[in-house]
Amino acid sequence: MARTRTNAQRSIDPAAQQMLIRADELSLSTAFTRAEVMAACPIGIGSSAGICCKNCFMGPCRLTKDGQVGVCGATVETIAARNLARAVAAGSAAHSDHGRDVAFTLLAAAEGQAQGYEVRDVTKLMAVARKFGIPTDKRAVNDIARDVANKAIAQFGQQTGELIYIKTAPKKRQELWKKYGVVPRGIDREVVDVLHRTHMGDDQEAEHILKGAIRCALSDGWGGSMIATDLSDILFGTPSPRVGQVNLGVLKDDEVNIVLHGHEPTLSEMIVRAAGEPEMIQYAESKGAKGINLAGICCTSNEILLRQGVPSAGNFLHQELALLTGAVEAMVVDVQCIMQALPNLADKFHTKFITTSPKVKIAGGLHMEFDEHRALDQAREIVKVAIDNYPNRGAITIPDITNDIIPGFSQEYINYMLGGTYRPSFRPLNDAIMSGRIRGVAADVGCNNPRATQDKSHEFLVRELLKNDVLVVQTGCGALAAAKYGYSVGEAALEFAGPGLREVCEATGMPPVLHMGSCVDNTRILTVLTQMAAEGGLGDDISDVPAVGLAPEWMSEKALAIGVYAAASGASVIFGIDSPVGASDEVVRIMTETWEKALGGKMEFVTSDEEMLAKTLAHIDAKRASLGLPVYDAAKFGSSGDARIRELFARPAVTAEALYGGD
Ligand code: NFS
Repeated sequence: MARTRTNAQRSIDPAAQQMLIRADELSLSTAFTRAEVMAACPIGIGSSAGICCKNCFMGPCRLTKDGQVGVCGATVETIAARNLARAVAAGSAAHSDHGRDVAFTLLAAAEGQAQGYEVRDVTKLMAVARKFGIPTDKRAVNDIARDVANKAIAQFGQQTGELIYIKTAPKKRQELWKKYGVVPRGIDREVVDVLHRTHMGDDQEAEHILKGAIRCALSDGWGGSMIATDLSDILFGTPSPRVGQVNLGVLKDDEVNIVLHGHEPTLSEMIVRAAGEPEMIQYAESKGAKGINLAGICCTSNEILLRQGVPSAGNFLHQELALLTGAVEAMVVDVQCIMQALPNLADKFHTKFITTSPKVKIAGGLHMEFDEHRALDQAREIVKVAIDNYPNRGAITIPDITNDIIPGFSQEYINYMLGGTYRPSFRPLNDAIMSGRIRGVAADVGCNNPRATQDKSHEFLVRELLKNDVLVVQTGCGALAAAKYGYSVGEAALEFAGPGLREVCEATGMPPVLHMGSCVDNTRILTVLTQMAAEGGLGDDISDVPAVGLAPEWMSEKALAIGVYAAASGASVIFGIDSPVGASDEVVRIMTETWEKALGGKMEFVTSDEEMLAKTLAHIDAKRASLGLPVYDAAKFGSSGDARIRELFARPAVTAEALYGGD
């Protein structure tokens, strides 16, 4: 196998590096090594090598020279816009379908048909019912839940009008969307619309094609994904902070390890419950194990980490590494981001690889199809398969590396955290930004990509942003990345934050990096930005707030959908790796200049970490300037007593006397 990178160039994570040595010892391939052997097709990467259209069978057409067109006459502009739009449609479909499945589970729960599920967060149910215009007065919880679920389900098939959540966006934003003609009518309709308009012989004007992509992405961000977030909160509880752990060291050498991988919280929540049942634990003990240990990967991990405190074995590129430990009795997957290499790799160990979604079967996996009507029984069966497999365990190698994380910063919690129970408010956050204590906000989200060094860009950006007094909010694999390097706990403020941000963190006790959930929970960031705009002092639209969205290690179509809806919502969005539209200067111009003029947000692809950072800070400072806020000046802050606290804590023992004086 041609090795072109050292393990340190493959991942900055020491746990990953250990497992990559193990993979070499066992002569097993991983995405890290396959990315080196598999030279990426140069067509469609960046600006230099042209672009390819596969939308009909007169081609595929490779356009590599200036002025070249496809067999049908399609230009580079049309092809670049069409390819991006199709990726956005696929990403929106995946995220939104997740929302649909949660809605059907809520419906079944409300009708008493979903074993193990019930409405856990009545307050959230009431809030969503109000948003949906569903009466709540003197009605039974399950009646309201049924109406909410049905209304959510109807959003997918709606043909005309606009999605319900659109009216929760800032007024100005709604106007801009109307004016630009991108208000989503129904979730499924917008996905179909993009697939139709990008079929051979349809829409052939780049900006118009991209309008379709925007409308589709908005149907995800202010539709399907928002339904996923809200209805998951109703069913499983709205997150609030708790302590968790991240990295491969969460696997146990003397317990049955079950790794839950994918995206949906539905089955995994039941597995958490089944694995905690005394009979199950006794059964595990009867097989020689000390207990049952659950761990997550990818966004299923985020879902059960922030609600149940189930530790995370890591982010996207850890899925194979977890199997390489030899300590996983079962890996249970649902949907999305599941590498096809997994069942083969599981075969090299005793690990059972179990697929559960009616949508996802993988050759070589054991398929135990999920049915929400008997989910708890199914979860018990799955846990039993894992326990029965424990005696088959061979040699194991678990890196002794974990880090603490405080996940669970939902918009509701941030509101409460800053304002208190009786006056929940974003006022303190807005004030901190207005004074310059917090320079601005950056969302660092999205995937890992084996073409780059795992976690390197996430870690760099989070570290540098904190140093520059930028509050970081996170979701998805980016959130798990930062946690691995110690950024997602309260103490991180003392060590990594600039003087102003540190003062705010000290006052509230919050970490300088807020873990807000899984990728569908990027909608929480939309809600927070909307509330910040509504609070006053930071303009009256999302595009006024000094905020930037970053996906430095993106790889999935879902990430593109998120990027497009964030830009269309008014955010400045920066993606790393490379550009899927770089072949067309015109498409690049539309996604930056045209979108910025029409919608106040833009989406760009930048390959260097330093440039991403510089652009982020420049954007934040420019927004501060247009709001008339004071120029960011770190020297103004940091003298509010925190230096003394640090000094005192550095001593062997802190006494009241030392802190408050002798009298
Ligand atoms: Ni988002 Fe989450 Fe991770 Fe990327 Fe995949 S798990 S939905 S797509 S890789 S962040």
